[in-house]
Amino acid sequence: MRAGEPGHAVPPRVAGPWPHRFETLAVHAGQEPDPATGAVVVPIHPASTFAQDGVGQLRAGFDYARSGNPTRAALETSLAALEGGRAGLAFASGLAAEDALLRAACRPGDHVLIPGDAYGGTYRLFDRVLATWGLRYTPVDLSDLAAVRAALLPGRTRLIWCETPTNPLLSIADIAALAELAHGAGALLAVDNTFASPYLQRPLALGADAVVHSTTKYLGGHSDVVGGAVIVNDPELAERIRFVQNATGAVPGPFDAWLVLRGVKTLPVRMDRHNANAAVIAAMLADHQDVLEVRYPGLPGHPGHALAARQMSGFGGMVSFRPRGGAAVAAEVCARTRLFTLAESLGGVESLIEVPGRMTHASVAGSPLAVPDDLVRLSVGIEAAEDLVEDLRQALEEAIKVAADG
Ligand code: P1T
Repeated sequence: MRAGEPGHAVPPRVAGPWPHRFETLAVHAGQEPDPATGAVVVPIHPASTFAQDGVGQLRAGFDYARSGNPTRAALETSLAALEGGRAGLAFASGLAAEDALLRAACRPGDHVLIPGDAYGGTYRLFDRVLATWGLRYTPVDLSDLAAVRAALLPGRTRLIWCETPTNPLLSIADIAALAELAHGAGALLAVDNTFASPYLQRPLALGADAVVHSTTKYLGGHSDVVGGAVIVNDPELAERIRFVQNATGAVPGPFDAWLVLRGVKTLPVRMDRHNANAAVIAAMLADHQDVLEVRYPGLPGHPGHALAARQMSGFGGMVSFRPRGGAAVAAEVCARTRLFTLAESLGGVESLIEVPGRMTHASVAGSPLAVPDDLVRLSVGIEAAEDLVEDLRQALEEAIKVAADG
């Protein structure tokens, strides 16, 4: 769904149609003034337990805070509204959200398709944790629908795991087409929507069965919290995930839930600036003589450009590129930026730079998901685009000079 189109909404903890547009939901969904005090900001409830009026007689549906907490419930309502889903579930991290969804949706012995490139930690979860639990996986290039069709094992493939745009290569997969293929084979489609955020892409409306987020990223937006979420429509799947959420307990604390809620309110305005700044940076890099390749779905030459233009309402704030001169120059560029901070993570207001092959994706080295060692990934923040361009340009030019001198 595009920004500005009518969204879907539900009052807290109740499924139903959401009556307002995305920007309004970002500020209000789940965040009505506190009924007890009128506070216009959702309170942080640190209580670990809640008084009962009689055995099993709960005042507001809460008994013990692992099972539910009012601040977390507000966040879960907000995220469900933003993704246009019936149920949202918040977790202590993006990986905890992925783990809970996969263990709720799959059984040991099931088979899943995973992307040919994806966040390294997601691959590690499949390869080192869920594989030992009995989940089998096949990596496949999800932008190649014929390859996906060929890799599906009817009766055995339980789920397609999709990331689009992918981290860090920014490949684009066709969510509607994958949903059709998955459903045709009796499987579910789960989409990691972390890179796009619900402001730019709404997988459930395109046919996906589950959406996952690392709320650490654009939803939180300020690099000050680690969190995750799953949003689904099917009440039975929601119940299974809720069971795992409570049974394994990887829930966010109330302050973390509140930080994400606060971040969500400004998601649309932040994303507009991330989009605009990333477009300027990508254009500069694409024109630069010392850059071999730029990966950004907003560039007309990107293989997924037309699909991204159709499926997303903006191209996002992530840009990856390969400088001339190889891995040493890539590392040198990262050491020489002054505004772009050399750090893992993404989606915050401040610009970050990193070398995925040695940092966020070290866990895929030597695997089918390995990334080029000279790839530099940028999380373009909301600073002035001109300052970011100047910073990157000087870092590139210095790095090339050092390589030439060395
Ligand atoms: O870090 P955590 O909140 O557990 O989220 C994991 C995760 C899931 N999905 C995607 C697409 C991600 O990018 C991440 C985390 N990624 C980084 C930390 C990173 O720098 O790429």
